Amino acid sequence: MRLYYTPFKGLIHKVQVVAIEKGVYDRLEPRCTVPYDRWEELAGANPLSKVPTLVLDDGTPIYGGPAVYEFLDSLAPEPKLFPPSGKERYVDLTRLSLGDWIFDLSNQRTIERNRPVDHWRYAVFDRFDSAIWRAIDRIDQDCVDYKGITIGQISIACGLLYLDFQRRGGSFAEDWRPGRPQLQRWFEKITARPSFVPRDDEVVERLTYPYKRPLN
Ligand SMILES: N[C@@H](CCC(=O)N[C@@H](CS)C(=O)NCC(=O)O)C(=O)O
Repeated sequence: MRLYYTPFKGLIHKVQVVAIEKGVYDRLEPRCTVPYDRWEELAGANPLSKVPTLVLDDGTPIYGGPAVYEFLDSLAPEPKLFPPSGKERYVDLTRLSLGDWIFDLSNQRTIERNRPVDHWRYAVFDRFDSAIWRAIDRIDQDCVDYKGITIGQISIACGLLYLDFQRRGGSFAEDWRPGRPQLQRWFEKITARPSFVPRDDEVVERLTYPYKRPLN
């Protein structure tokens, strides 16, 4: 299976964690991708030109993170990362969304920040930042209930890892750890799993955001 994704030094993606937890990582043929480059090969598989995108050996494309993770989860019986049914499933899918939106909002926030400074829309930062910090506070309250390893927890851990990555790159100012020892303990425990150890042979050095190109 071909996996289009964007590996960066010091960043762990959900797709890696899921594939390793499921024992299928070696079946992935990674295709290091810069989605903003409008690469035709990626757009041919996924018209949205987004990562992660998986292309199965028979050519079937699977894209949208949640579809990719659930497909990988289906390849081996254990550990079951998507609870199969009932309230447990929907609670965990909600955690998957929460972590995903932390990722998406902080990604969109960086795109906004890469516009020329006099084009920055402060209302966008305000909206995104308040959502991200409320999400972190909610996770801090809830993480005592997190049990085992599930897609929801992987998503939340990767959302927090992405904030750390953005902070190291200078585009997200604050650390989420101070005043949240409970969340920090849970995060350290889950990210100590072997599935969170970097495995990428090739990494993207930097993304060129479209807004850096001349505006016309
Ligand atoms: N939450 C989404 C995230 C997908 C996404 O927006 N990926 C970004 C990663 S940088 C992307 O491909 N951006 C390229 C673009 O929108 O042009 C998912 O899991 O599918």
